[in-house]
Amino acid sequence: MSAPQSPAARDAYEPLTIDSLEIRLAAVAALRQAVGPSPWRCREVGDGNLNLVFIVEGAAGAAVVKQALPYVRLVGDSWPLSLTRAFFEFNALTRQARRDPGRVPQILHYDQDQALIVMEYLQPHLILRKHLIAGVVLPGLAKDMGLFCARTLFRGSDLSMPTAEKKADVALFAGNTELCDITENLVFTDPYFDAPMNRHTTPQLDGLVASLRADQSLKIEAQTLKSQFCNNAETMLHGDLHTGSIMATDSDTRVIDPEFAVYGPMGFDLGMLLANFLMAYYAQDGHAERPGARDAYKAWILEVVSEICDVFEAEFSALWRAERDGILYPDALYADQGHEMASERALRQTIERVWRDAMGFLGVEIHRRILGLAHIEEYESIEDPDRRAPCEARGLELGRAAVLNRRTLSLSGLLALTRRLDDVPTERILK
Ligand code: SR1
Ligand code: MG
Repeated sequence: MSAPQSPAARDAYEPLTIDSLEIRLAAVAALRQAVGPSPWRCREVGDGNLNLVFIVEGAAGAAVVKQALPYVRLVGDSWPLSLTRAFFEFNALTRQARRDPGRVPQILHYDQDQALIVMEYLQPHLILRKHLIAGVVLPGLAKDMGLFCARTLFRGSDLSMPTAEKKADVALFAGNTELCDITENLVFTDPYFDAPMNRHTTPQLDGLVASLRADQSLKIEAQTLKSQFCNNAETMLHGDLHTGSIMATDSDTRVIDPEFAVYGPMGFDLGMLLANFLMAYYAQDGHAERPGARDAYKAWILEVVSEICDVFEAEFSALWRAERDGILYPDALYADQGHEMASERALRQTIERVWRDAMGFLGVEIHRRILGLAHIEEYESIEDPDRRAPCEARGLELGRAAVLNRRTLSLSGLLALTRRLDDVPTERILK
C-alpha cells in the first residue's frame, strides 16, 4: 500500500494563503469548534524546511493548520516534493499518540487531497531550539523525551506489535520514499563529498572539512550506517527527531513533525536527538553573553543527555518485562522455561546494540548539520563566523569520534569526550 495521490487529487490541491484560509476551511467543523465563529485571524509561521504552517485564532481559541507544499520550501520549486508526506505525518502522529499518549499534538482534522492537517495549537510552548539558544532550563524535558523514545521505539517494533500489523505498517511507511531519499542523501552521503547544495563556514572550517572528506574509514562507516537505516525496519521512527521537532514549556514537552516517519533502526531517533543536544551544547559559547556565562547551562544540557539515556533504558527495560507480546524473544523460550536470566541478557544485548547504532547516527547527524544543506539555528544564529566556527569544529570532531568508535563508546565516554573537545584550544580545533 502506498500513499494515495491520484491525478484528480493533485489537481484539487491548492496551497492556502492567509487570505484564502478562512473561506476555504470555514466548513471544517473541528476547526470551527476549536477557533469559534468568523472572523478568524491567520498568521503563517512556518520556519521549517518544507511546509506551510498557519496559526488560526478566533473568539473560542486557536488551532494550527499545517499544509505540505509541492516542493522543498528551503530550496524552492526547483526541488519538487510529493504532497504525500502529509499522509505519512498523519499516520505517524496517530501511532505515536497511541504509543506515548499526550506527547504529540492532537489531530483535529486531516484532508488528504489538500495535504493538510489541522491540529491542536500548543501554547505557551516554544520550539526547543529557541529555548536552547536563550539558555532556558526545562526541568521535565529529559524524562519526557526518554519516555517518548522508549515507548515509541519499543511499541512500534516486533517486540510489541502483532506480526501482520507490523508488516502492513512497514509496507505502508515504505511508501515515504521521497523523504527517505532526502535522509539517505543529506545525512549519510552529501556531507562526505563536495555535494552541490552543501555549505559550511568558510574559510575557517576548510581544513577540517578536507580532513573529514579524506577520512576513508569515516566514509565506509557512514555508508554502513546508511545501509542500516535502509535495511533494518526495526521500528517506526519519527525520522527527524531534532530540537526543531520538539515544542516545550517548563512543564510539558511535545513532539511534532513526524513526516519523515519510516520503519528503521531504533538507534536512529535516539542518535539524532542526542546529536542535536550536543550541538546545542557546543553552540553555547557562541551565545554566551561573556566567557563562562553559559557554563552552568552547558552542564545542564549534558545532564539532559545523560537523563534521556537513563530514562530510555529504564522504560525500555520495563516494557521488555511487561509488554513483550510481539514475535521476538517470546516467553515460550524464556519465562516459561525458567530462563528469566537469559531474557535479561537479551535485553542487555538489545540495549547495547541500540546504543552502538545511536552513536553512529549521532555522528553523521552532527556532520550533516554543519557540512550539508540543512543547518541548525543553534549554530546559524551565531552571526560572527569566527565565533561560530570553533563551536562547529568541536561538533565535527565529536561526530567523527562517535562514528569511528561507536562499537566501544559508552555514555560516560561520550560525555567525557564532549567535555574534552570543549577544552581543546580554538587554534588547535581549527587546525
Ligand atoms: C530538504 S529537507 C532538509 C531537512 O529538513 C528537514 O527538517 C529534515 O531534517 C531534512 O533532512
Ligand atoms: Mg520538520
